[in-house]
Amino acid sequence: MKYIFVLFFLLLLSCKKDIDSYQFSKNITIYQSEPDKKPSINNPPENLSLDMVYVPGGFTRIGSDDGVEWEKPVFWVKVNPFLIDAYEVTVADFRKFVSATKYITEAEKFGDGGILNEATKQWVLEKGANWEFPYGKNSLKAPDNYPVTQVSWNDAKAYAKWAGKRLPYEIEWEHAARNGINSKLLYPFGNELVADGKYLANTWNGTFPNFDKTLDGFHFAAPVASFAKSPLGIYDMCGNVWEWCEDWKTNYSDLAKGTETELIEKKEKVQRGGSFLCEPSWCHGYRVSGRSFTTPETSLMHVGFRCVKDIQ
Ligand SMILES: [Ca+2]
Ligand SMILES: [Ca+2]
Repeated sequence: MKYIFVLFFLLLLSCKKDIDSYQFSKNITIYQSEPDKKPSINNPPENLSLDMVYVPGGFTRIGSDDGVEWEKPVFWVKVNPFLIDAYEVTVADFRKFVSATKYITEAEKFGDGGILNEATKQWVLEKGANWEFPYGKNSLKAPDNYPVTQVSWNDAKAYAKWAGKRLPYEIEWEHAARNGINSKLLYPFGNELVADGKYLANTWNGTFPNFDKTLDGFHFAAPVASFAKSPLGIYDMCGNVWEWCEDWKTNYSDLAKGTETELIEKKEKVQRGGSFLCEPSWCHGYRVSGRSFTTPETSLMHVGFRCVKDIQ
């Protein structure tokens, strides 16, 4: 009887170990409780191209205790080192992809894309809005050094594949925004949006959608890298345009537990980083823990992306 009890106890222990953490992706382990944080070995690769940044591996708390409902509960992850684009993918980058592949975006197929109509303050489907003319066919063509927008998640995925990269999982995105060191700051660069009178990100300065004081210098999108880079060397993670991530929308409680993927409602994809339309009284999405969700075929004037690459 005693032996049966010991066996049962050992079985319980082994079960507990199994469910305490799981491999979410090749690069990510998710924990249900605070793990034993053994230091990671981090060796940046040599000959790193200037347009990608090395994100060191390590342990990070994902989410926010003070954030909105969909940023809770906070959970621990371990992320292996990876590379991330220093810049949001630009109009020029996207043009190279289109020229090489003759790719037609979903907004071009549908004949329209979502824009905020400034006169009515309503979101509308604008005819002819696409990656070259993000505000519609009667508006200005997007300059080459602007982040590409009016691209759906499916378009972003196709670009990433062509570029030999992939979209980041949101855990990787947040780990990079926390500078790979589990920074607890609100933004990659600190807790304040303004330092020495200088704005550090492109957001909405005023009351959305009524008026924007444009204190940061840009009413809508800004050329990439118009603002200071993060301590890791990444531009515009916070603000400018939202960035598509690989993941379907999940509740963090399900994600932390490793709830079977077939139970996830595959409706919306995750976006990170906030945009030039974010204003804290209604959307403080440009915090490192901020999340937004949109269906994968949707194209909008304030949503773009950046890619990541695994280290071989
Ligand atoms: Ca702005
Ligand atoms: Ca951004």
